[in-house]
Amino acid sequence: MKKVVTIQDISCFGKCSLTVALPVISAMGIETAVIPTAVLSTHTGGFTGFTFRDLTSDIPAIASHWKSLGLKFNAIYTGYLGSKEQIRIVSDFFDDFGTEDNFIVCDPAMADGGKLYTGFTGDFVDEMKKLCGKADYIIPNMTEAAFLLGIPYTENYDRAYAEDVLRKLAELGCPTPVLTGVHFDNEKQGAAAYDSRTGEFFYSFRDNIDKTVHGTGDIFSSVFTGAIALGKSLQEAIDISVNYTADCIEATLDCFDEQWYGSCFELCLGKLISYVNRE
Ligand code: PXL
Repeated sequence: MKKVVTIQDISCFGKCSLTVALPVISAMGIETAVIPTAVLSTHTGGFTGFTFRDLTSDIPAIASHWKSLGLKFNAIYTGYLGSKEQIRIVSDFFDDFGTEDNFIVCDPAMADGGKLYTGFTGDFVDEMKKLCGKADYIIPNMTEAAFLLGIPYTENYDRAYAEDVLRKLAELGCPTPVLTGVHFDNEKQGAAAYDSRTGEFFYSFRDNIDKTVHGTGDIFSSVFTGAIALGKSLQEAIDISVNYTADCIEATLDCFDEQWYGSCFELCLGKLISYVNRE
């Protein structure tokens, strides 16, 4: 059985980060260990007055216990991180648990729609850039890519621009960047990936659904990590990730008024399992 460790916050209500990663990766038939980096009463995307308990100092203690147990993982996957200090500690975790035989996925979950999430600043972006340089795969959206590269954010771009962004992301030190939310027109939306070792680009699209649903970046990255851990190719991994993410958005359209804070991803887990077994 494959084993993934995911390091991100637990937003107790709101369906993102760990409350998505754990069920999604587990449904793919993968053992999923977690390091919660903070406990929030809700996520920060649309709720106010949320609590935030920082668990940064627990991370080295968990890591040293795990080292004493000799634990090994097929993949290390990081999502939303709460502070620069936390990023540095996660970077140490990469040094301790990253090997030749496993891979690291870093989702620089910090921005969307042209803006940084509540609480983040330029210093945080600089630290995240360094962490991305240590990962095998990074999974930014266009907003996060713009912050990482210090380029203007735009939603109007073509294939040549997306490929240029991917090449520049690889120059941060990550050989295989994956861009999410990619669209060259209003018809299709999906993901683009670049393997800098071969120079190949990969694309996957579904019909565009004109709705932003919170937590879908976490869904995409969780599925992607699981798919690569299961030995899927880069093309297969983005196909499965795009399809499941689009299914989740579609399933949320019917219940959006009540579920404005997150997707109805639970309703689509059966489909995810069928994609994993088919492709
Ligand atoms: O989905 C990313 C995410 C994770 N964790 C927290 C968040 C967000 C996005 O807003 O607020 C706490």
